[in-house]
Amino acid sequence: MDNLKVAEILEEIADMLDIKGEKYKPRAYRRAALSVRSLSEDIKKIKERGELKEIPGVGKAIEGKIEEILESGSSKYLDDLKQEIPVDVDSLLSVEGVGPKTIKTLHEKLKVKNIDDLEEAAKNNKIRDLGGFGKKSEQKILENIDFARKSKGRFILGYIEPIVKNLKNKLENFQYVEKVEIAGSFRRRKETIGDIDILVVTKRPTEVMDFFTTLDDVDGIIVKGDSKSTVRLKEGLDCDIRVIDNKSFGSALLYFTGSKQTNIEMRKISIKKGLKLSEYGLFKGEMQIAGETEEEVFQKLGMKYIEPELRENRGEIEVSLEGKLPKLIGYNDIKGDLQMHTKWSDGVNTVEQMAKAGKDLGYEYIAITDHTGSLRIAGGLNEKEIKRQMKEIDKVNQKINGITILKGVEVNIQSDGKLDVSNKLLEELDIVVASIHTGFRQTKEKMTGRIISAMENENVNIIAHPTGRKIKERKAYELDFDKILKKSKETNTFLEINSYPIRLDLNDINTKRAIESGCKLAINTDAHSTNHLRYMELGIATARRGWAGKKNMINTLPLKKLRKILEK
Ligand code: DGT
Ligand code: CA
Ligand code: CA
Ligand code: ZN
Repeated sequence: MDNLKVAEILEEIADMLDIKGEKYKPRAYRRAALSVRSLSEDIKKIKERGELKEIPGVGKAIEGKIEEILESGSSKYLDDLKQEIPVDVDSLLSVEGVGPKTIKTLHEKLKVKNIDDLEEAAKNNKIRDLGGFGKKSEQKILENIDFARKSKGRFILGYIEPIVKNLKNKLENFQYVEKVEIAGSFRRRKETIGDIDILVVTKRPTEVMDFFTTLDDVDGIIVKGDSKSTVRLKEGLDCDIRVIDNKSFGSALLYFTGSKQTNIEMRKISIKKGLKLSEYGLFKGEMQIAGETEEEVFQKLGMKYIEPELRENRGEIEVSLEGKLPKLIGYNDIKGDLQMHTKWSDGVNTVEQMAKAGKDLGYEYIAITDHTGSLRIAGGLNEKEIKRQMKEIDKVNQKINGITILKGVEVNIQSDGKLDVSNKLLEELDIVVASIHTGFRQTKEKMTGRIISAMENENVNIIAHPTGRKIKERKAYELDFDKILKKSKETNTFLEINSYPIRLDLNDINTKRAIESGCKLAINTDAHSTNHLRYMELGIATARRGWAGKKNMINTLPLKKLRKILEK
């Protein structure tokens, strides 16, 4: 699939245009990139049907660019832009605090072209003297370079998911493949993936390896053998494929799913029981006593089955031995999505389109939560516009049966902790989501205080993306999380697990902390197009990795009960 590649080129164009100081075009390219990224179908097929323009955000000009990328693998427009400003935009932008404007200044004044140049400039105290910078931001840049380097080489789960599913599908449909499973961090639903690990059962390994290594997703072969091959995919990530004996499939799946730490603990337990566990099976002396399925291995070890999402050696093994693993929320337990954006602010679809898409997913309700006033870059709505949108929602509710659209906003928590919509209007809405989008650099006390004061507002129901981190982009702002959990419980203000691929915020560990202190959460997608609604799965995975059950969530409730709990 070329979807990721196309999205990345469109995004790079947007970045370059940003650097040039173009006003509207970057946003258009970025929107299109977002849509392409979230497609579940191969974009080539959409092109073959002549339907590129039906992708939200793709107009005539961008359609042409996409066609060119699909045909030639690159874009002349981008190449020209890069000639004009020859810097490694991608890696520079991955440093938090470095934006398009900064890149322009850094390049013009200091000839900074890549991260190494940037580091050198910062170390030699050259950045502090540029307009708009100080000693402090120079120091921050140095710290953030470290973070950017560490996240390099890992891929966002939500972005590579369609590619992996597509690969699995191709293998499943190949005549000589009897079984195929994706193992590794992908199966554990970790937020970022280092490489993909595929296991297959086949009697014809040579044919399977030939087939796999020549798929058009493959950019190059790193190793090729009958039992294991490794390829580099076009998206830049590696993929291992291993041929496994059917009688060892379960133990191999267990082993290659990991995590490594979990494997080590499991092996210790086997030894204690006088057994030996490896990827080939569970053995008593020379005799294999389990291994065809994972369930069998767990059972023979006297353990309850541990879901892959829990296998991070965070206490799951002990609890499994005691037979006390929690019942995790299921992938079909969500009754509605409580955060999404429409054309009214920075989304690409209408209220009606979002509602229909929600209905197709089998939801009982959705909440429309567009951005509010002070968030200009995201097309925030003023109070008049919110009222007009409320009327539109009434109309759509009358028109569409089988799903209820709740009226909401994603209100901005400003630097002083105040909200940018009056209480009088917030009161009229069904649901209010509040979040921080600006002023991340305040002290821990101030940041915590802002969220606390939003929670104390009796109209605010959910704190969205509570820690503000963006995977590979931005660290979480500093918070006194215990204080927030306490206030959440006290005020019935729920924390969100934001399912957007680069957010997953709360993350798994914070989710676990939250439910352990008795807080309830909402899993929302923050969708900016109908395609994004499918990201719910990522939020659920995060919840599962945080040991959460159905009962820990508010949007597993039927509408009536949800409304009740939203009364605060
Ligand atoms: P990744 O690829 O960095 O996102 O993370 P994983 O967990 O997919 O790691 P990977 O691909 O290196 O290996 C897949 C699984 O194989 C890993 O989760 C556990 C198992 N494994 C790999 N190396 C070792 C090892 O040295 N010892 C043990 N016990 N297990 C290992
Ligand atoms: Ca892996
Ligand atoms: Ca691997
Ligand atoms: Zn937001």
